[in-house]
Amino acid sequence: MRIISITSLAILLLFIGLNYGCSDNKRPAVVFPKTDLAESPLIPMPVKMSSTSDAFGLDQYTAIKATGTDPGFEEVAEFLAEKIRTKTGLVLEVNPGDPENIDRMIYIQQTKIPGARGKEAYQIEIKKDSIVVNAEHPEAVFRAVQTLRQIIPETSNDTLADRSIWVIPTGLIADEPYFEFRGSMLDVARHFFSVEEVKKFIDLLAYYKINVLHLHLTDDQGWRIEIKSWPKLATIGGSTEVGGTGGGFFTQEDYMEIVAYAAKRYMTIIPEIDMPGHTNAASVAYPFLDGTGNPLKLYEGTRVGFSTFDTRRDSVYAFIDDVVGEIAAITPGPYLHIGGDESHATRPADYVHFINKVEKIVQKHGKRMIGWDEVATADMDSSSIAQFWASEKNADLAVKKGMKIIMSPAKKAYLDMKYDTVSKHGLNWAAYIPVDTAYNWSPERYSEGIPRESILGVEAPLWSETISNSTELEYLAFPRVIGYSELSWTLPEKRNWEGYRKRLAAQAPFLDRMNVNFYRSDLIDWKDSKFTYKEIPKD
Ligand code: TNX
Repeated sequence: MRIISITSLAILLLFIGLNYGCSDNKRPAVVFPKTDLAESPLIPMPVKMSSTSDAFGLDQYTAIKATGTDPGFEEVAEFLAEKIRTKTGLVLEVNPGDPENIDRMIYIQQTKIPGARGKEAYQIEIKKDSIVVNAEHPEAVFRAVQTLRQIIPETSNDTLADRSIWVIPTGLIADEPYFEFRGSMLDVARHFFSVEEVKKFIDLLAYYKINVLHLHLTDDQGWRIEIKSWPKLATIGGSTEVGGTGGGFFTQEDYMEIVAYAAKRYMTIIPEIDMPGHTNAASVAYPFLDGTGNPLKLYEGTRVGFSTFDTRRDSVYAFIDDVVGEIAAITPGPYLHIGGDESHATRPADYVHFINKVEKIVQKHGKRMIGWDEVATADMDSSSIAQFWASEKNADLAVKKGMKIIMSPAKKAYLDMKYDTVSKHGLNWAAYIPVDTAYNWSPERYSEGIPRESILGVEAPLWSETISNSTELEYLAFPRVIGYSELSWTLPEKRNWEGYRKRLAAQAPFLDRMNVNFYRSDLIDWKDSKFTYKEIPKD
């Protein structure tokens, strides 16, 4: 009896010591419930995550401190503060002058990560009274901030103290991407989407660490980017869209606004001018471009493969030089996409002649050319990139030419494919792609002819024949695009459907809060109640 009571006294003293002795502020310390970091429903799953089974309390007495020579570190810290404010209502100071009222700190610091393979490697150490984010580059800190946003629970614990506290589990995360190129594409040509709609898509993609948005800017049904030296492309070529519901185009200022918005989220915009096919809208605006000889009129249907530029006319290349030059000048990213798909109205020899010449024009303007897989049939430079969508034969050719490949197999990665026969939007020419099929494949093992070393990354294209606004876009893109983020970021051995399925279910509160019209596939047990960490039972 006596021994037991001495032991309990010792435990009590230790408890008081731990809770009050170490705290040098005026507020009584809080006893946090112990939670498990490994339970965090993170997408994409990080390389390493280990739990120390304790907790950090995020509350109004928390601040953020950013250090680093690059101003990007402080900018990303401000971004984090803003996202914490919209999620929790907490207004955290960044680099507080007076630490008087601060109990706990989130440090964002510039540190070299040993063994990092690229610019996006980061580490996060979460302890009881601090969170330390280490990274060498601001873009890595930006990815780390997405991890933190996902770790902060949707709801606070209001029973621990006189204020709301968001309980964050302690532990260590060490992370970097498997593929450097993690993308999606939006077709703004078949139906036009506004700058605001594109920005919302960018925000959602960035939350899942996607770092590329490819904009399909031109097609038979519409030309969507102002070209100052050829103004009728936008004013005439941009006046229609599928279904006869109007059209529209981005001014160069609009486009630059999108580029800048994406850049703040460390996302590269890839502009695509699709040619020599898919060019009806351009040829209606400037008929000398046309190589079919057929009567020209604006087109609002969904057929493909009927238009072509005149590939043997010098003035066509002078025109392309102007267009590529203007777009390259307002595109800071390294890539320019020239389409090159489904040129059924171009003779094969003319096609090769055309792609060879256009590749040189793109290079002259300082960009790396990307084309759909058909471009591999031309004499491509090994610095050019083939986007695999349909033909393994073309992909094979591209690999043999030393080109890098972007993996967008239509049967697995096309966001415009219907989920099933009752899908409200979408097409089904390649496949039906339910949420599990979209996730259950490996880009690096898809085709024997496309080895891991040749793969630059993964891109999920969203063609817009059947969608015309954010609500419809979100129905097709979400949740499938979240799975593509994991296929491109997470190590192959860390991906598995059962684990992913549970983590995906926990995205519902975020998607709801962001007002995303995601498809509630019944393969997923969507969590309608807000996600909170379960307490680890005391033993
Ligand atoms: C094929 S994929 C196309 C597009 C269509 C899409 C519809 C590719 C390079 N070309 O023109 O919009 O199918 O799924």
